Amino acid sequence: MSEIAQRLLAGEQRALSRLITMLERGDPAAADAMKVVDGHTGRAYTVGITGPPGAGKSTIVDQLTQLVRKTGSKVGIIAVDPTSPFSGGAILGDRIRMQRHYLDSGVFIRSVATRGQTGGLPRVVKSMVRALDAAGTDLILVETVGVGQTELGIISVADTVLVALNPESGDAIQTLKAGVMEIADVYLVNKADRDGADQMATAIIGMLHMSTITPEWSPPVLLTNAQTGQGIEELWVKIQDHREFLTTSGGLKDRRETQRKREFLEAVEEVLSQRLRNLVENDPDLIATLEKVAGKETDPYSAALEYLDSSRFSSDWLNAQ
Ligand SMILES: Nc1nc2c(ncn2[C@@H]2O[C@H](COP(=O)(O)OP(=O)(O)OP(=O)(O)O)[C@@H](O)[C@H]2O)c(=O)[nH]1
Ligand SMILES: [Mg+2]
Repeated sequence: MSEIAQRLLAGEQRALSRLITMLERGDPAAADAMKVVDGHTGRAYTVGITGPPGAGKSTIVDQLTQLVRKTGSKVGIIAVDPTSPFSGGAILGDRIRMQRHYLDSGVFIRSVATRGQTGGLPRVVKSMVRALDAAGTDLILVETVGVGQTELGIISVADTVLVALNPESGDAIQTLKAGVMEIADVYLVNKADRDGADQMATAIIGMLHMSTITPEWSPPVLLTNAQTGQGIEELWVKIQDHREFLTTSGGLKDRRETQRKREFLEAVEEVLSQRLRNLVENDPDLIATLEKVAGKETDPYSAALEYLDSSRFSSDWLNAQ
């Protein structure tokens, strides 16, 4: 059995850091460890927080951590950062904002850069959440910045999704239209000290009423001031209410099962497209077909079907490394 997994399950903090670093680096030994770790997950509760840049997400995470630590619960924080590897500014910002927790052994903090990767949440985040869970973390907070798919990707890992906006995010209505309304469990209008916070809350409530979705859970809209901590206790109460709702309705089990199924399908897709890329590089027939498509000798769609149906594209190809 994987030694690192054993040490992690025994509660060794260093093993957790080590495994997370291995995951980040794509170390093959991490995959072995995850096979073991997976069977020891399900106890932690994961809260995702997303919203436009600068809404105050990290400050809220910091305040929530402060509050939850008073109960003795262990907290894990993963900040997903959309910056390229060339600019680590926002990561540094998060580090500074959360630094009061750095010396607390009950708080584990990591930033993950998406490195310009498009599409949902980086896969490694899901593995990190599992590692934290198996290591005995009670609450896992995942912060993603509201940029397209990464933002919606939070649903693939969180039990409760918080959407943070502020009076300055004038494009809030647009943000909400971009699929966010379907994933938000709790809305926060942060920077309640600024003008326009009440109006924004009212606008969100209005949109919620107009939406055709009639869920059994109506997402509350809270006003917070993350700098002073105002509204954070209420936020924590709402998170617990949502957890209670999901647990009693069976929604939590469904949500987590859906996440796992989706993750499996995404992994299949990922491996297949990797193999396909290798194929494109190596198969002379495929290269010839590409040239024909490029030269308009055949249309792309029929050429694709023909190629996939050809005997050459047998399951052997799919199995090729
Ligand atoms: N006035 C006011 N400022 C706030 C409040 N919450 C956060 N801020 C400030 O807003 C700025 C951005 O806060 P962050 O917590 O870094 O916001 P974020 O959403 O994590 O930002 P990114 O991760 O860069 O998208 C910081 O300067 C905070 O101090 C608030 O409630 N009121
Ligand atoms: Mg942040």
